[in-house]
Amino acid sequence: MNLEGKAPLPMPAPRQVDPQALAHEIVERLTYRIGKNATAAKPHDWLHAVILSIRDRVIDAWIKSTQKTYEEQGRRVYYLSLEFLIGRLMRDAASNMEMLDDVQAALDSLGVDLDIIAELEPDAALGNGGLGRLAACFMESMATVDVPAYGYGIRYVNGMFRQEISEGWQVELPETWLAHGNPWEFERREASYEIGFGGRVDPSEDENASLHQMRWRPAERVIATPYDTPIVGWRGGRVNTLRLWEAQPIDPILLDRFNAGDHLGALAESNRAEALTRVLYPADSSPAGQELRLRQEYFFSSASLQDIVRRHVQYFRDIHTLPEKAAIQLNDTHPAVAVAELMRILLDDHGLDFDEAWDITRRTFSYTNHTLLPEALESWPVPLFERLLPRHMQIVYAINSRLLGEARRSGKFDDHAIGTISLIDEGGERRVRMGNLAFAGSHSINGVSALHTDLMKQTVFADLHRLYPARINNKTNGVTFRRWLMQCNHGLFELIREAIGDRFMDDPEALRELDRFAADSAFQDKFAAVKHANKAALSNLLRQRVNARIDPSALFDIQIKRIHEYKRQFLNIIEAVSLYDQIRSHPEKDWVPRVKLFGGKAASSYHNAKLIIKLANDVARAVNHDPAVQGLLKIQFVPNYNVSMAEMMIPAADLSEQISTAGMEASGTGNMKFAVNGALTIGTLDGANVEMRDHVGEENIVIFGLTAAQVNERRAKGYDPREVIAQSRELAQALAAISSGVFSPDDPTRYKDLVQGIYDHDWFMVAADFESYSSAQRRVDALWQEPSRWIEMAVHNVARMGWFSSDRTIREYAADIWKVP
Ligand code: 26Q
Repeated sequence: MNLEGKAPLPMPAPRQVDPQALAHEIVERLTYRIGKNATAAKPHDWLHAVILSIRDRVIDAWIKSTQKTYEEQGRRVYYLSLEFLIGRLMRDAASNMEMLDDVQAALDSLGVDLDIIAELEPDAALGNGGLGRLAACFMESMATVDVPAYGYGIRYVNGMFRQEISEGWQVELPETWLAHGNPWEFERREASYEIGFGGRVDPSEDENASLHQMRWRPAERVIATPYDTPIVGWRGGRVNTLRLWEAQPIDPILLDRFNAGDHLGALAESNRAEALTRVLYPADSSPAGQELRLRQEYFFSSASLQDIVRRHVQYFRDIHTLPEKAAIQLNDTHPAVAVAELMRILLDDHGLDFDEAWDITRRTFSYTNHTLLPEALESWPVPLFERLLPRHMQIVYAINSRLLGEARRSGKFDDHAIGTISLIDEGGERRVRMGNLAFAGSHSINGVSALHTDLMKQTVFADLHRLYPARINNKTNGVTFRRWLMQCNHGLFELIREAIGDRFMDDPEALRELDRFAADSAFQDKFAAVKHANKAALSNLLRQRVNARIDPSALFDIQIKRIHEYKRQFLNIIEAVSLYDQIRSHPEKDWVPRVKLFGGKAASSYHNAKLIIKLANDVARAVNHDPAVQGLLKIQFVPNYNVSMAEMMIPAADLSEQISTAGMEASGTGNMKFAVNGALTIGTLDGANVEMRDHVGEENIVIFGLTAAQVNERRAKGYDPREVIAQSRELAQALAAISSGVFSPDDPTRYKDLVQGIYDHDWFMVAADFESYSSAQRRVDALWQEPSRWIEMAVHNVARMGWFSSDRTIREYAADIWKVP
């Protein structure tokens, strides 16, 4: 497949798309690639055969795209991310190749059920949450809007863990997504690189060597081998490459050791190399500062940079033109060491002088920040960094001295400010600040929502922003409407087409035309029927999976996301406890039947997050077994929330919970997916919720709680949660019930400390926002009791969310940051 640099070759004739020919192709793949006939084939074999048939068409388009990129000689985008949360690919690829209906018909004629085999495709979970899923949406959008792009990442053998719930507690199990092989990927051994670690640095032996040229002699080396997966854009227009690296030993087995009888020792090096890409770190907020993680980051950054530079030099022969031909986007700081790695390549391998190398580096890189949480800002102890990457440590010091020199000369900064700009945190154990390194090495630094970008300028990067005021810019996140509307919500998709035609399929902003139907009662009936069908489907699934009995006519209230204190699942549960209490005290009132669904994983070492999962399950058990609230309130924690589960839950939601402490959620993207699928949002003015309100209109969203500025002010003034709790009987009672063991009779003190945290400091403003949240929930109840009004609001949400397409986001990156046409 590597046609780069070669003359155009004759292409195979375009394949026909008709169901019969396709059925024939599928059977042919089954026979000659899998080695089975239709009678012997198991569902997995059919899945494989179908994927191979789709894949062959994708490959035709892939070759054309590669050829076109080569001929155009333009700038390419490299998206570097430690995470790509792609989920399943079959439906995505078939639908973007516009062959899903044909696949369906072909399989019907073969007596094979598409839905059954589609369920067997593993969900590629090479990511934690929002940041990883954003990278996957971006890959699809870059192919769609015709940006020549490569995604670079790690081919983890074990991606995100599988979550089981055992007696209410989260249990983590390894997920082996590659167990049945992966028909989407191609190993490219010819494009392997050596990656070094440790060792020492000597002056260059070259007598013409420049001042900064050194020779790094690593003590340890491993091989990085790429696996390529084609990513198809909408209507198959462009196919880009997702290139994931695997670590391999240089010597798979040390034969001299083996022959000497040391069988384990002979394999030790091999195991050590393979461990590098074995597992995804399942922490999304408080980074585990482990050496293996830094090794992963460098391994992947070095392999990607070597590949990018190799390709550039092969095509263009001149390293100086790199910034004109390559735009490298860093997805958070996880690949920030790539800045030092490019400097090393330019200085040591290409002999450039420092200024020249630094200029090329800064014009090539740009960096996306996804968090302001201090505990999530990545930094590495200097001794560890130095031991693992001695040459990079020197380069970081050299960059730092230049940076601080520039800052001092500007005359704008006192010593304290200089300290915050430094790449080295000198408070306590010295650490390398990866955010500052990424900032210094980039010409563009972007936030992921308008509010988050403003806060970046005021907080983490305040001084760097004063030094380089033109660098920070905003790119509000988006989601791909192909996966998150057209594929996952077929009913709504067809209803929209019937109402406004096909234009929204290519231009999501055309969804606006639905506004006209919002109050149309015939349309409303159909909209309600679609929502009901999606809820019934989810209800069936949950019956199979967890034996839950859920009435599809109740209000489906859903909070699905990673479990974190700032996301405030606890606030949601406390409100549920309070509602439970009120229903029991006033059974005569006209309560709205509600089903509250929770889903999400907790980082393995995050104690409070795991406790919140247990609490959700404990409260669910008490509520669901209490005949007093039967038919009025039901709570269910859905285990192992992942992309495929999201595709079932989001289309079934009536109410989307986006209730983070204002100022703490950088953007959110689940919020967007729910709104496009016709759920109403209950949310704070945080992240992209602010812009969603601006687009859907404040009358079509339920906003509550403190603003980011108010949160700041309360914290600064010395907020006392006890005062607030004393003023709210409902809150005090709910907290007392949880704390005293009403929901944990087997261990009455289980939630004592969790509740005590609210009394003592309440960092996340749960108490401060409780009354506002609770009355917002009663406003939701009132709206639900006017079904036509509810649906009207929901339709306005669908109609006005077009701007949140990741195609729009990618066009903004392309125009403002990458400068690709
Ligand atoms: C870092 C170092 C060591 C180990 C793990 C990590 C790590 C891994 C993943 C740190 C953070 C993450 C993930 C962060 C994330 O998903 N952030 C979310 O990004 C979304 C896309 O921009 C936003 O919508 C969310 O608001 C933000 O929380």
